[in-house]
Amino acid sequence: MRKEVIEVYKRYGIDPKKAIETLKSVPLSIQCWQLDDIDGFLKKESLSGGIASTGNYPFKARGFDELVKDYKFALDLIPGKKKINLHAIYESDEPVDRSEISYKNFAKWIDFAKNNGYGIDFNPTVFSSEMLVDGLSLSSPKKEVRDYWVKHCINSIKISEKFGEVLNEKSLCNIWIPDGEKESPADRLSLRKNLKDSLDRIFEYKFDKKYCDVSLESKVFGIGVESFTVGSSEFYQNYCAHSEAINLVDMGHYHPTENVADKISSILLFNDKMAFHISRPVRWDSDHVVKLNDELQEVCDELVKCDALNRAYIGLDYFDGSINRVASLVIGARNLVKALLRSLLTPWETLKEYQNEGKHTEVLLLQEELKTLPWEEVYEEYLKECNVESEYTWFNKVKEYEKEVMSKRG
Ligand code: RNT
Ligand code: ZN
Repeated sequence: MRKEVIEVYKRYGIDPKKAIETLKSVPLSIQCWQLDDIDGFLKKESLSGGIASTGNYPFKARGFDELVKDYKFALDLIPGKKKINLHAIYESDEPVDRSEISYKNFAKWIDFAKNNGYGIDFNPTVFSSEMLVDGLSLSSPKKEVRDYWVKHCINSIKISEKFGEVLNEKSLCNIWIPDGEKESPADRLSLRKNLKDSLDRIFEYKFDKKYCDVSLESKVFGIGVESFTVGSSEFYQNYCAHSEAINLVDMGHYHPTENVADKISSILLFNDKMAFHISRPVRWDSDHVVKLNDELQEVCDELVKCDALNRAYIGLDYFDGSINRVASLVIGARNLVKALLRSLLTPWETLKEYQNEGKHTEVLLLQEELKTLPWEEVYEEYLKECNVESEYTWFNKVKEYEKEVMSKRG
Protein backbone atom coordinates (compact mmCIF):
# COMPACT_ATOMS: atom_id res chain seq x y z
CA MET A 1 0.00 0.00 0.00
CA ARG A 2 1.42 3.42 -0.93
CA LYS A 3 2.21 5.69 1.99
CA GLU A 4 0.12 8.42 0.34
CA VAL A 5 -2.91 6.21 0.93
CA ILE A 6 -2.08 5.90 4.61
CA GLU A 7 -1.67 9.69 4.73
CA VAL A 8 -5.07 10.28 3.14
CA TYR A 9 -6.81 8.17 5.77
CA LYS A 10 -4.74 9.69 8.56
CA ARG A 11 -6.35 13.04 7.75
CA TYR A 12 -9.64 11.50 8.88
CA GLY A 13 -8.13 9.81 11.94
CA ILE A 14 -8.27 6.37 10.32
CA ASP A 15 -5.50 3.79 10.27
CA PRO A 16 -5.93 1.46 7.26
CA LYS A 17 -3.58 -1.10 8.82
CA LYS A 18 -5.84 -1.37 11.83
CA ALA A 19 -8.86 -1.77 9.55
CA ILE A 20 -7.06 -4.64 7.81
CA GLU A 21 -6.24 -6.35 11.12
CA THR A 22 -9.85 -6.06 12.32
CA LEU A 23 -11.18 -7.44 9.05
CA LYS A 24 -8.87 -10.46 9.31
CA SER A 25 -10.59 -11.49 12.53
CA VAL A 26 -14.18 -11.45 11.25
CA PRO A 27 -15.35 -14.93 10.21
CA LEU A 28 -17.56 -15.05 7.12
CA SER A 29 -19.74 -18.07 6.58
CA ILE A 30 -19.84 -19.16 2.94
CA GLN A 31 -22.85 -21.19 1.75
CA CYS A 32 -22.09 -24.57 0.16
CA TRP A 33 -25.49 -24.59 -1.55
CA GLN A 34 -24.52 -21.99 -4.17
CA LEU A 35 -22.35 -24.65 -5.81
CA ASP A 36 -25.11 -27.11 -6.81
CA ASP A 37 -28.34 -25.06 -6.79
CA ILE A 38 -29.28 -26.62 -3.38
CA ASP A 39 -29.61 -30.11 -4.86
CA GLY A 40 -27.78 -31.72 -1.96
CA PHE A 41 -26.46 -35.26 -2.13
CA LEU A 42 -29.59 -37.22 -1.40
CA LYS A 43 -31.12 -36.66 -4.82
CA LYS A 44 -34.41 -38.24 -3.77
CA GLU A 45 -36.23 -34.95 -3.91
CA SER A 46 -35.72 -31.93 -6.13
CA LEU A 47 -35.65 -28.44 -4.63
CA SER A 48 -39.09 -27.45 -3.35
CA GLY A 49 -40.64 -25.63 -0.42
CA GLY A 50 -40.94 -21.93 -1.13
CA ILE A 51 -37.52 -21.41 -2.75
CA ALA A 52 -36.15 -21.98 -6.26
CA SER A 53 -32.84 -21.76 -8.03
CA THR A 54 -33.01 -20.66 -11.66
CA GLY A 55 -30.54 -20.87 -14.54
CA ASN A 56 -28.87 -23.61 -16.56
CA TYR A 57 -25.19 -22.77 -16.42
CA PRO A 58 -23.36 -26.06 -17.07
CA PHE A 59 -20.77 -27.95 -14.98
CA LYS A 60 -22.66 -28.03 -11.69
CA ALA A 61 -20.97 -30.08 -8.94
CA ARG A 62 -22.46 -33.55 -8.57
CA GLY A 63 -21.80 -35.15 -5.23
CA PHE A 64 -19.33 -34.60 -2.40
CA ASP A 65 -16.01 -34.85 -4.25
CA GLU A 66 -16.87 -32.34 -6.97
CA LEU A 67 -18.56 -29.96 -4.57
CA VAL A 68 -15.65 -29.96 -2.13
CA LYS A 69 -13.24 -29.33 -4.98
CA ASP A 70 -15.24 -26.32 -6.20
CA TYR A 71 -15.73 -25.11 -2.63
CA LYS A 72 -12.01 -25.17 -1.87
CA PHE A 73 -11.27 -23.40 -5.14
CA ALA A 74 -13.76 -20.65 -4.32
CA LEU A 75 -12.70 -20.33 -0.66
CA ASP A 76 -9.08 -19.87 -1.70
CA LEU A 77 -10.15 -16.82 -3.70
CA ILE A 78 -11.94 -15.24 -0.71
CA PRO A 79 -9.72 -13.37 1.75
CA GLY A 80 -9.86 -13.63 5.55
CA LYS A 81 -11.32 -16.00 8.13
CA LYS A 82 -13.88 -18.37 6.67
CA LYS A 83 -16.48 -20.82 7.86
CA ILE A 84 -18.22 -23.31 5.67
CA ASN A 85 -22.00 -23.44 5.84
CA LEU A 86 -23.68 -26.80 5.32
CA HIS A 87 -27.25 -27.97 4.98
CA ALA A 88 -28.43 -31.32 6.30
CA ILE A 89 -28.92 -32.63 2.73
CA TYR A 90 -25.14 -32.50 2.18
CA GLU A 91 -24.33 -35.65 4.16
CA SER A 92 -20.86 -36.85 3.21
CA ASP A 93 -20.96 -40.29 4.82
CA GLU A 94 -23.58 -43.06 4.64
CA PRO A 95 -26.73 -40.99 4.24
CA VAL A 96 -29.64 -41.72 6.58
CA ASP A 97 -33.15 -40.33 6.87
CA ARG A 98 -33.20 -36.70 7.95
CA SER A 99 -34.80 -37.52 11.28
CA GLU A 100 -31.81 -39.76 12.11
CA ILE A 101 -28.84 -37.61 11.14
CA SER A 102 -25.82 -37.22 13.39
CA TYR A 103 -22.34 -35.73 13.01
CA LYS A 104 -21.14 -39.15 11.85
CA ASN A 105 -22.89 -38.52 8.53
CA PHE A 106 -20.68 -35.45 8.08
CA ALA A 107 -17.31 -36.97 8.98
CA LYS A 108 -15.64 -36.07 5.68
CA TRP A 109 -16.76 -32.47 6.10
CA ILE A 110 -15.13 -32.37 9.52
CA ASP A 111 -11.86 -33.56 7.97
CA PHE A 112 -12.12 -30.96 5.22
CA ALA A 113 -12.76 -28.21 7.77
CA LYS A 114 -9.96 -29.37 10.06
CA ASN A 115 -7.42 -29.59 7.26
CA ASN A 116 -8.19 -26.03 6.17
CA GLY A 117 -8.83 -24.32 9.50
CA TYR A 118 -12.50 -23.55 8.80
CA GLY A 119 -15.33 -23.58 11.32
CA ILE A 120 -18.67 -25.09 10.22
CA ASP A 121 -22.17 -23.63 10.45
CA PHE A 122 -25.13 -25.91 9.96
CA ASN A 123 -28.78 -25.88 8.86
CA PRO A 124 -31.53 -28.43 9.23
CA THR A 125 -33.06 -28.88 5.76
CA VAL A 126 -36.77 -28.28 6.27
CA PHE A 127 -37.67 -28.25 2.56
CA SER A 128 -37.34 -30.57 -0.48
CA SER A 129 -39.12 -33.29 1.46
CA GLU A 130 -42.35 -35.27 1.30
CA MET A 131 -42.60 -34.75 5.04
CA LEU A 132 -43.48 -31.12 4.28
CA VAL A 133 -47.22 -31.80 4.23
CA ASP A 134 -49.44 -29.12 2.63
CA GLY A 135 -46.36 -26.90 2.74
CA LEU A 136 -46.15 -27.15 6.54
CA SER A 137 -43.48 -28.58 8.85
CA LEU A 138 -43.04 -27.39 12.46
CA SER A 139 -46.40 -25.62 12.29
CA SER A 140 -48.33 -28.53 10.77
CA PRO A 141 -51.65 -29.51 12.37
CA LYS A 142 -50.44 -33.12 12.01
CA LYS A 143 -48.55 -34.25 15.10
CA GLU A 144 -46.46 -36.86 13.25
CA VAL A 145 -45.22 -34.15 10.85
CA ARG A 146 -44.28 -31.82 13.69
CA ASP A 147 -42.57 -34.67 15.56
CA TYR A 148 -40.50 -35.56 12.51
CA TRP A 149 -39.17 -32.04 12.06
CA VAL A 150 -38.63 -31.43 15.78
CA LYS A 151 -36.41 -34.50 15.78
CA HIS A 152 -34.56 -33.32 12.68
CA CYS A 153 -33.97 -29.88 14.22
CA ILE A 154 -32.74 -31.28 17.55
CA ASN A 155 -30.37 -33.63 15.73
CA SER A 156 -29.14 -30.69 13.67
CA ILE A 157 -28.39 -28.70 16.83
CA LYS A 158 -26.45 -31.68 18.17
CA ILE A 159 -24.43 -31.74 14.95
CA SER A 160 -23.63 -28.04 15.31
CA GLU A 161 -22.57 -28.63 18.89
CA LYS A 162 -20.20 -31.36 17.76
CA PHE A 163 -18.76 -29.14 14.98
CA GLY A 164 -18.14 -26.41 17.55
CA GLU A 165 -16.46 -28.82 19.89
CA VAL A 166 -14.18 -30.65 17.47
CA LEU A 167 -13.23 -27.62 15.38
CA ASN A 168 -12.77 -25.28 18.30
CA GLU A 169 -14.91 -22.65 16.61
CA LYS A 170 -18.47 -21.94 17.70
CA SER A 171 -21.05 -23.14 15.18
CA LEU A 172 -24.36 -21.53 14.28
CA CYS A 173 -27.33 -23.78 13.70
CA ASN A 174 -29.91 -21.82 11.72
CA ILE A 175 -33.50 -22.94 11.41
CA TRP A 176 -35.51 -21.70 8.45
CA ILE A 177 -38.86 -23.27 7.61
CA PRO A 178 -41.01 -22.44 4.57
CA ASP A 179 -44.39 -22.89 6.30
CA GLY A 180 -47.10 -20.64 4.93
CA GLU A 181 -50.31 -20.32 2.94
CA LYS A 182 -51.00 -19.31 -0.65
CA GLU A 183 -54.16 -17.45 0.32
CA SER A 184 -55.15 -15.67 3.51
CA PRO A 185 -55.49 -18.43 6.09
CA ALA A 186 -58.68 -19.16 7.97
CA ASP A 187 -56.65 -19.59 11.14
CA ARG A 188 -53.31 -17.92 11.64
CA LEU A 189 -53.21 -18.34 15.38
CA SER A 190 -53.22 -22.13 15.57
CA LEU A 191 -50.46 -22.46 12.97
CA ARG A 192 -48.32 -20.01 14.94
CA LYS A 193 -49.17 -21.80 18.16
CA ASN A 194 -48.04 -25.08 16.60
CA LEU A 195 -44.77 -23.47 15.56
CA LYS A 196 -44.27 -22.04 19.04
CA ASP A 197 -44.90 -25.43 20.65
CA SER A 198 -42.52 -27.17 18.24
CA LEU A 199 -39.81 -24.61 18.95
CA ASP A 200 -40.36 -24.99 22.69
CA ARG A 201 -39.78 -28.71 22.26
CA ILE A 202 -36.63 -28.08 20.22
CA PHE A 203 -35.28 -25.69 22.85
CA GLU A 204 -35.94 -28.23 25.59
CA TYR A 205 -32.72 -29.74 24.32
CA LYS A 206 -30.11 -27.81 26.29
CA PHE A 207 -27.22 -27.36 23.91
CA ASP A 208 -23.83 -26.22 25.15
CA LYS A 209 -23.52 -22.54 24.31
CA LYS A 210 -19.76 -22.90 24.42
CA TYR A 211 -20.02 -24.80 21.14
CA CYS A 212 -23.05 -23.52 19.29
CA ASP A 213 -25.86 -21.00 19.01
CA VAL A 214 -29.25 -21.53 17.42
CA SER A 215 -30.87 -18.89 15.22
CA LEU A 216 -34.35 -18.53 13.74
CA GLU A 217 -34.81 -16.97 10.30
CA SER A 218 -37.99 -15.11 9.41
CA LYS A 219 -39.40 -14.39 5.96
CA VAL A 220 -42.09 -12.25 4.46
CA PHE A 221 -43.31 -14.65 1.75
CA GLY A 222 -42.20 -17.59 -0.37
CA ILE A 223 -43.03 -19.03 -3.78
CA GLY A 224 -46.47 -20.61 -3.50
CA VAL A 225 -46.98 -19.15 -0.03
CA GLU A 226 -47.58 -15.56 -1.01
CA SER A 227 -50.23 -14.57 1.52
CA PHE A 228 -49.02 -15.81 4.86
CA THR A 229 -45.76 -16.94 6.46
CA VAL A 230 -46.00 -18.62 9.85
CA GLY A 231 -42.44 -17.65 10.86
CA SER A 232 -42.80 -13.92 10.26
CA SER A 233 -40.43 -11.28 11.56
CA GLU A 234 -42.69 -10.40 14.51
CA PHE A 235 -43.15 -14.05 15.40
CA TYR A 236 -39.43 -14.74 15.68
CA GLN A 237 -38.56 -11.40 17.25
CA ASN A 238 -40.93 -12.24 20.05
CA TYR A 239 -39.82 -15.85 20.24
CA CYS A 240 -36.18 -14.77 20.48
CA ALA A 241 -37.01 -12.31 23.25
CA HIS A 242 -38.42 -15.20 25.30
CA SER A 243 -35.86 -17.92 24.56
CA GLU A 244 -32.23 -18.80 23.88
CA ALA A 245 -32.74 -18.28 20.15
CA ILE A 246 -30.90 -15.70 18.08
CA ASN A 247 -32.70 -13.60 15.49
CA LEU A 248 -31.39 -14.17 11.96
CA VAL A 249 -32.05 -11.38 9.50
CA ASP A 250 -31.91 -12.35 5.82
CA MET A 251 -31.56 -9.21 3.70
CA GLY A 252 -33.97 -10.66 1.14
CA HIS A 253 -36.79 -11.43 3.57
CA TYR A 254 -38.51 -8.10 4.06
CA HIS A 255 -40.82 -5.83 2.14
CA PRO A 256 -38.86 -4.15 -0.67
CA THR A 257 -38.92 -0.69 0.88
CA GLU A 258 -37.92 -1.84 4.36
CA ASN A 259 -34.40 -0.87 5.38
CA VAL A 260 -32.72 -3.95 6.83
CA ALA A 261 -29.81 -1.92 8.23
CA ASP A 262 -32.27 0.08 10.31
CA LYS A 263 -33.31 -3.06 12.21
CA ILE A 264 -29.83 -3.80 13.56
CA SER A 265 -29.58 -1.24 16.38
CA SER A 266 -33.01 -2.21 17.69
CA ILE A 267 -32.15 -5.90 17.76
CA LEU A 268 -28.76 -5.29 19.35
CA LEU A 269 -30.25 -3.21 22.16
CA PHE A 270 -32.33 -6.15 23.33
CA ASN A 271 -30.18 -9.16 22.40
CA ASP A 272 -26.57 -10.18 22.97
CA LYS A 273 -26.19 -11.51 19.47
CA MET A 274 -27.78 -11.48 16.06
CA ALA A 275 -27.20 -13.30 12.79
CA PHE A 276 -27.30 -12.37 9.11
CA HIS A 277 -27.92 -13.88 5.75
CA ILE A 278 -26.30 -11.44 3.39
CA SER A 279 -28.39 -11.68 0.25
CA ARG A 280 -30.04 -9.50 -2.39
CA PRO A 281 -33.74 -9.42 -3.18
CA VAL A 282 -34.94 -8.74 -6.74
CA ARG A 283 -38.75 -8.69 -7.17
CA TRP A 284 -39.97 -12.15 -6.05
CA ASP A 285 -36.50 -13.60 -5.46
CA SER A 286 -34.67 -13.13 -2.19
CA ASP A 287 -31.43 -14.78 -3.25
CA HIS A 288 -29.59 -12.94 -6.03
CA VAL A 289 -25.79 -12.72 -5.96
CA VAL A 290 -24.68 -10.04 -3.50
CA LYS A 291 -23.60 -6.77 -5.11
CA LEU A 292 -21.64 -3.93 -3.57
CA ASN A 293 -24.73 -1.73 -3.28
CA ASP A 294 -26.04 0.78 -0.76
CA GLU A 295 -28.11 -1.86 1.08
CA LEU A 296 -25.08 -4.03 1.76
CA GLN A 297 -22.93 -1.04 2.67
CA GLU A 298 -25.45 0.23 5.18
CA VAL A 299 -25.77 -3.15 6.90
CA CYS A 300 -21.98 -3.37 7.27
CA ASP A 301 -21.83 0.25 8.41
CA GLU A 302 -24.35 -0.45 11.16
CA LEU A 303 -22.38 -3.44 12.41
CA VAL A 304 -19.18 -1.42 12.56
CA LYS A 305 -20.61 1.75 14.07
CA CYS A 306 -22.52 -0.29 16.69
CA ASP A 307 -19.19 -2.02 17.44
CA ALA A 308 -21.02 -5.30 16.92
CA LEU A 309 -18.80 -7.34 14.61
CA ASN A 310 -18.14 -9.73 17.49
CA ARG A 311 -21.83 -10.02 18.31
CA ALA A 312 -22.92 -11.02 14.81
CA TYR A 313 -22.86 -14.23 12.83
CA ILE A 314 -22.34 -13.12 9.24
CA GLY A 315 -23.19 -15.58 6.49
CA LEU A 316 -23.94 -15.30 2.80
CA ASP A 317 -27.13 -16.75 1.38
CA TYR A 318 -27.85 -16.73 -2.32
CA PHE A 319 -27.91 -19.21 -5.17
CA ASP A 320 -27.64 -18.42 -8.85
CA GLY A 321 -27.61 -21.22 -11.42
CA SER A 322 -27.27 -18.89 -14.40
CA ILE A 323 -23.56 -18.03 -14.11
CA ASN A 324 -20.37 -19.87 -13.16
CA ARG A 325 -21.22 -21.05 -9.65
CA VAL A 326 -17.69 -20.74 -8.27
CA ALA A 327 -17.42 -17.19 -9.60
CA SER A 328 -20.82 -16.40 -8.14
CA LEU A 329 -19.64 -17.40 -4.68
CA VAL A 330 -16.45 -15.38 -5.00
CA ILE A 331 -18.14 -12.25 -6.37
CA GLY A 332 -20.67 -12.10 -3.53
CA ALA A 333 -18.15 -12.90 -0.81
CA ARG A 334 -15.67 -10.35 -2.10
CA ASN A 335 -18.38 -7.72 -2.22
CA LEU A 336 -19.16 -8.41 1.42
CA VAL A 337 -15.47 -8.08 2.27
CA LYS A 338 -15.24 -4.77 0.38
CA ALA A 339 -18.26 -3.37 2.15
CA LEU A 340 -16.93 -4.37 5.57
CA LEU A 341 -13.57 -2.81 4.76
CA ARG A 342 -15.18 0.45 3.67
CA SER A 343 -17.13 0.53 6.92
CA LEU A 344 -13.92 0.00 8.86
CA LEU A 345 -12.32 2.88 6.94
CA THR A 346 -15.01 5.33 8.05
CA PRO A 347 -14.48 7.84 10.88
CA TRP A 348 -17.69 7.00 12.76
CA GLU A 349 -16.67 8.94 15.89
CA THR A 350 -16.34 12.15 13.89
CA LEU A 351 -19.65 11.54 12.15
CA LYS A 352 -21.37 10.78 15.46
CA GLU A 353 -19.97 13.97 16.98
CA TYR A 354 -21.23 16.00 14.02
CA GLN A 355 -24.67 14.51 14.47
CA ASN A 356 -24.71 15.22 18.20
CA GLU A 357 -23.68 18.82 17.56
CA GLY A 358 -26.45 19.21 15.02
CA LYS A 359 -23.94 19.58 12.15
CA HIS A 360 -26.04 17.72 9.61
CA THR A 361 -24.45 19.43 6.60
CA GLU A 362 -21.06 18.13 7.72
CA VAL A 363 -22.46 14.61 8.19
CA LEU A 364 -23.78 14.51 4.63
CA LEU A 365 -20.68 16.13 3.15
CA LEU A 366 -18.22 13.81 4.90
CA GLN A 367 -20.22 10.70 4.03
CA GLU A 368 -20.13 11.68 0.36
CA GLU A 369 -16.44 12.66 0.46
CA LEU A 370 -15.47 9.25 1.87
CA LYS A 371 -16.90 7.47 -1.15
CA THR A 372 -14.04 8.58 -3.38
CA LEU A 373 -11.16 7.84 -1.01
CA PRO A 374 -8.67 5.21 -2.27
CA TRP A 375 -10.20 2.26 -0.36
CA GLU A 376 -9.50 0.00 -3.34
CA GLU A 377 -5.77 0.19 -2.61
CA VAL A 378 -6.38 -0.85 0.98
CA TYR A 379 -8.49 -3.74 -0.32
CA GLU A 380 -5.68 -4.88 -2.62
CA GLU A 381 -3.29 -4.72 0.35
CA TYR A 382 -5.73 -6.87 2.33
CA LEU A 383 -5.84 -9.45 -0.48
CA LYS A 384 -2.06 -9.48 -0.60
CA GLU A 385 -1.72 -9.99 3.15
CA CYS A 386 -4.27 -12.81 3.00
CA ASN A 387 -2.35 -14.41 0.13
CA VAL A 388 -5.34 -14.21 -2.13
CA GLU A 389 -5.43 -13.39 -5.84
CA SER A 390 -5.85 -9.71 -6.82
CA GLU A 391 -9.22 -8.31 -7.85
CA TYR A 392 -7.93 -7.93 -11.38
CA THR A 393 -6.72 -11.50 -11.89
CA TRP A 394 -8.87 -13.89 -9.84
CA PHE A 395 -11.41 -14.50 -12.57
CA ASN A 396 -8.67 -15.79 -14.89
CA LYS A 397 -8.08 -18.54 -12.34
CA VAL A 398 -11.77 -19.44 -12.38
CA LYS A 399 -11.80 -19.53 -16.19
CA GLU A 400 -8.80 -21.86 -16.14
CA TYR A 401 -10.48 -24.04 -13.50
CA GLU A 402 -13.66 -24.13 -15.53
CA LYS A 403 -11.70 -25.27 -18.58
CA GLU A 404 -9.46 -27.79 -16.84
CA VAL A 405 -11.83 -29.24 -14.24
CA MET A 406 -15.46 -28.20 -14.41
CA SER A 407 -15.99 -28.54 -18.15
CA LYS A 408 -14.86 -32.19 -18.04
CA ARG A 409 -17.97 -33.04 -16.05
CA GLY A 410 -20.18 -33.55 -19.05
C1 RNT B 1 -34.84 -19.22 2.28
C2 RNT B 1 -33.88 -18.87 3.35
C3 RNT B 1 -32.90 -19.94 3.73
C4 RNT B 1 -32.33 -20.68 2.54
C5 RNT B 1 -31.18 -21.59 2.85
C6 RNT B 1 -30.87 -22.52 1.73
O1 RNT B 1 -35.59 -18.18 1.87
O2 RNT B 1 -33.22 -17.70 3.02
O3 RNT B 1 -31.90 -19.40 4.50
O4 RNT B 1 -31.94 -19.79 1.53
O5 RNT B 1 -31.41 -22.24 4.02
ZN1 ZN C 1 -31.58 -17.10 4.23
